Amino acid sequence: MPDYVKTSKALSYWLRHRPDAAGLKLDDAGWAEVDAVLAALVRQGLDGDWEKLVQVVEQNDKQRFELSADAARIRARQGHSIAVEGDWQQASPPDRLYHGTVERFIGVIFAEGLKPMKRHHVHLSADYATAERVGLRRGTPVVLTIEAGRFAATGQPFFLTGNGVWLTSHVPIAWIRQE
Ligand code: HQG
Repeated sequence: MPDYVKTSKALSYWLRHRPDAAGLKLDDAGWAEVDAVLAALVRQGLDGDWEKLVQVVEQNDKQRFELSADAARIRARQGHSIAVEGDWQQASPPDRLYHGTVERFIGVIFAEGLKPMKRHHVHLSADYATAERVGLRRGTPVVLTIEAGRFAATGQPFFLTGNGVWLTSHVPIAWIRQE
């Protein structure tokens, strides 16, 4: 595994799930001090160079991380299992959003709806191809169409992250279609 992937995996684990595992403290919005993160990377035997960290943030395939404007802090954009006060923008979704999953979850999804499982939100995307890639992580992808516009019209909040992922707390079966 290339070093930048190891660094990205370590950052995901620490900044989304277990800051304590690296001796990090996150503030309410999920930010950690960059200096503390660099020191933690060194302790892990990874590159603690600032330039390398910026490369990992900028070149990350899914833009998972962001630096604060003064570059003193870093956080995961989404995907947390620990409590962070997200500052995602509440927004009106397009009529349709997509969710990528696999066949073995379809029965239960059409029985109980989409649930956030271990994350804080259900993750949806505005384009079909992205949802297909998300499903592909687990096997042959099945892409579900979500009637997001109609669901939002019932008062359900939707949020848009800085990297274009749509989040919502759950999706009842009434708003899910399998084409
Ligand atoms: C499924 C990755 C049973 C759901 C990706 C999914 C994405 C249910 C899995 C982002 C269910 C949860 C999110 C229910 C949903 N019963 N299974 N009621 N409701 N599911 O990983 O959407 O690499 O938490 O279909 O690329 O797969 O982390 O969510 O298969 O962008 O940056 O339960 O995470 O990005 O899996 O992926 P996940 P997801 P990162």
